[in-house]
Amino acid sequence: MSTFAISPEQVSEYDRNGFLLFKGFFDPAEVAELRNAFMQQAEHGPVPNLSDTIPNLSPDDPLSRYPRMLHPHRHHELPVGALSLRYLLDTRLETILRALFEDDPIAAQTMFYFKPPGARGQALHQDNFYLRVKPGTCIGAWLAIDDATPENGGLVIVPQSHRLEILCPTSADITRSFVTDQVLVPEEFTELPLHLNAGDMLFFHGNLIHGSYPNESQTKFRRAFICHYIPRQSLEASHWFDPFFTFQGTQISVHEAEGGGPCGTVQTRNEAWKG
Ligand SMILES: O=C(O)CCC(=O)C(=O)O
Repeated sequence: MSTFAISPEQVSEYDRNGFLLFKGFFDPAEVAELRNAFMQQAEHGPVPNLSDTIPNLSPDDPLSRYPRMLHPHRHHELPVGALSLRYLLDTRLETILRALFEDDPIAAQTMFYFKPPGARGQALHQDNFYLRVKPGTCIGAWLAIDDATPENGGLVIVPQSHRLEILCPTSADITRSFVTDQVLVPEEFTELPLHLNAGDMLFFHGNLIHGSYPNESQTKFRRAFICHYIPRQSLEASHWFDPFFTFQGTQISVHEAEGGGPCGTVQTRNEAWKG
């Protein structure tokens, strides 16, 4: 198991840019464990109550076979359940998050994205639009399960955009995005497409604009295991993430914020998309 510490310089870098990258955060055996478990879980197609199935999708759309999975850590009855909870509450994450929040981190959610060849991406957005954490914001921990580059729809971030307020989303181009809302990048900011290797972990601020474009590869999946966290002192957050977990595994609740929900809405407005 690799170990990671975080320096004051790295905390300053995160505060300045809104993200912090750790190369090789999880080792190849750990990444393979997650990859294999989720591929096995999806072996027979979407799993009821776990897969975020998009209504009325054409069977030709790669996402009809491989929609993302939401909150796998809540599914004790499934093989991915205990595994996801273990990685969500991994002490290596706790160390980094405590330094970035300057507070005890609380776990809010897990997600697994398969993003097979040809799949649409997730239009640019800010996570705290969905998590509604107040005061402060959430932090995303995005683990590359495959090498993730612009070719296979790797993550795109907008450095320093965490200094912005939460912006009002507009309609996304659903021929390129499976979610229906997007945030427009203000002109003084520039998108940065990332080149990550399997095992790399990106921590990013809940106001940082980020997302991804379609997977243009003919053969490569772009899988990711994604966790979100909130600071212990949060007074409210979207109830969609309740129950939250301490790193000791205790379930806790946070006062319910109005609105919010899964990161990026896929239901209903995707019905126009015929793949
Ligand atoms: O992996 C992606 O394509 C987008 C993920 C994302 O938006 C997130 O982790 O909040």
